[in-house]
Amino acid sequence: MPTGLIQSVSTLIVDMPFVRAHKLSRAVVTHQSYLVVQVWTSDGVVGTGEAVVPGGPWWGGEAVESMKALVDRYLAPQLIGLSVLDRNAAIARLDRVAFGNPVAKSALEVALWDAAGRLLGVPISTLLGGRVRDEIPCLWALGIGERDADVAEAQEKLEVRQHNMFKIKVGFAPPAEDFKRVIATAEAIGHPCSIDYNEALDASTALQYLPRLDGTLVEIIEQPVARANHAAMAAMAQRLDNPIMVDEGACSVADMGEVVRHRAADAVSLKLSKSGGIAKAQAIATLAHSAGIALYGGTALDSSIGAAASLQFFASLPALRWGCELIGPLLLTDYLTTEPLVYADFGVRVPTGPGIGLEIDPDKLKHYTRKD
Ligand code: MUC
Ligand code: MG
Repeated sequence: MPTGLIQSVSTLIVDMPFVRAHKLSRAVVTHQSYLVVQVWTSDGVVGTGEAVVPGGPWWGGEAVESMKALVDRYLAPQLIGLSVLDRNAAIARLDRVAFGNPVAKSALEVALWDAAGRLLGVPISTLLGGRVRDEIPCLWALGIGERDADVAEAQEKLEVRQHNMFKIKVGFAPPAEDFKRVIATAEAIGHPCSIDYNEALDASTALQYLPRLDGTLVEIIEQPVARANHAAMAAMAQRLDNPIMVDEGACSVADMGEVVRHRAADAVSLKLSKSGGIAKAQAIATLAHSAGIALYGGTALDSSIGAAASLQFFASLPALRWGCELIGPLLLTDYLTTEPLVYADFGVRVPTGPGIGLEIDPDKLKHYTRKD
């Protein structure tokens, strides 16, 4: 039996351009940065994970530069000498040495799962009890922010049979203007769309506008108000037929507990990064699912590394009512893996290799590494 003792941990900041600017409520993403973390073991096996916050620290407070310092100085030394198979002990050590910082911890945690899978010759989904699906419907996020351009992009995606579900990013214009735009965009596309406000509305504005979505092609409403405002989320979940999805408001098991207690959502967007990795995301999913809250495969605009890891996790979940939105690899101009993820027939395939399922491309990593 291999031991998988961790001998060293390396970190790199990678910057990669997007094919087009992606507009979120408080950020315009033209380049995405990743902290790529690798654990190197006594058996020669290397495990890789990435830390990503969409468009910078506005989303969750962590930034690639701060995460690199935290991992190098405080988190990585905790893992030296532990086996990659001792993930529970590793997580306990990380949580003891640093409060919070789930995104930084997620990179290390996923790297441990990846290394464990490679050591045992199985994909992470096998370590999670096996996959219940081999491909997952994949939504496309429309983030140009102008009706005609967003509609044209949706039509291209439909024509090449890559995506037939769309999420319209919203929250950067005055509410009345935003609101008109999303209804017109969904109607011109002719398919049900979701919208993601990224916390942009206050409760009274949300309650003024969102009930008017009834009967339109706008269905799921993601995180319209501030993450801590469970009462407003609950009021909307009760009053509106549209499913209310929590994202920023469910970063931890404790957050999810509050959402359940307040009945503050119909669905939850699961992400490895905001939750501190696979084990904690799984605990959030179990709590949500057992409370009747639908599971959704979210993204933090992960690269092909994070998207492959997420697919391993999403493939193991009991139900994924609306599929996933792992579109980071398509928004980026390049892959960090030797093979791309396969997007076809309106879904994305779960890769089958060991660990995250794909191999890391060291030349690509080197090429995109930030040179200070
Ligand atoms: C978010 O909040 O969901 C993921 C997809 C996208 O368009 O934005 C991100 C972040
Ligand atoms: Mg969101």
